[in-house]
Amino acid sequence: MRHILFWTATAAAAALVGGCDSNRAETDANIAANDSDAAVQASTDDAPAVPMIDASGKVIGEVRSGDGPDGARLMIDARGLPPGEHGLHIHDAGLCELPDFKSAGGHWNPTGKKHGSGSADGAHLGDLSNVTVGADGVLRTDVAVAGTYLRTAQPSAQAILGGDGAALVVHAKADDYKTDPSGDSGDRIACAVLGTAEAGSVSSTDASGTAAANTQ
Ligand SMILES: [Cu+2]
Repeated sequence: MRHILFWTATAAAAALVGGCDSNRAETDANIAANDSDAAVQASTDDAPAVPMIDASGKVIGEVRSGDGPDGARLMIDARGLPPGEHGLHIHDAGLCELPDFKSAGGHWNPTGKKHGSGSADGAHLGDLSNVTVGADGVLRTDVAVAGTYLRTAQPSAQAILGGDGAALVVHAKADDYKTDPSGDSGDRIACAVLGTAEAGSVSSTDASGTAAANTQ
């Protein structure tokens, strides 16, 4: 109990001093709270973070990923984005080239569907739900992608990192969940190559450290 009280007091003090550290602590606490399943915990802990960049190439956050019981999981922690609702998709190629991220290709669509859950012929497996960026520009979300996996083969599921990898893309506007091929969600404003850290090119510490430095 003594330790819990001490931690709470420390977190409160950090919140008074500056937003970044307290936000980080809150994120970790939230993710830890969601990781009740031991398999998920092990998987996501093993997955290094990869950087998310904006259209100017600035690192604005990170994405962690792993395999859980409900499919692949993608955890975004980013800042400096326009407040409001934005489309979020897994795109087909693991390439985030400036300035428009067109290099990421179309939506990841291994089952040959049309775009959007609102379409009779939808949806792409890469069609994710819209995300909301807060008034402070922070986007923090934890998404389970049903019917998929990243690294650990499962029966009747599709591998996100098969072929030439994949990229997670945030769009300028909300996805209408029906307009083919991209839900009328506008420009691609942020991009993260999923899985590159497997090759050891980016460490978790580097990604979060850079992101934090850029927002201060
Ligand atoms: Cu997209």
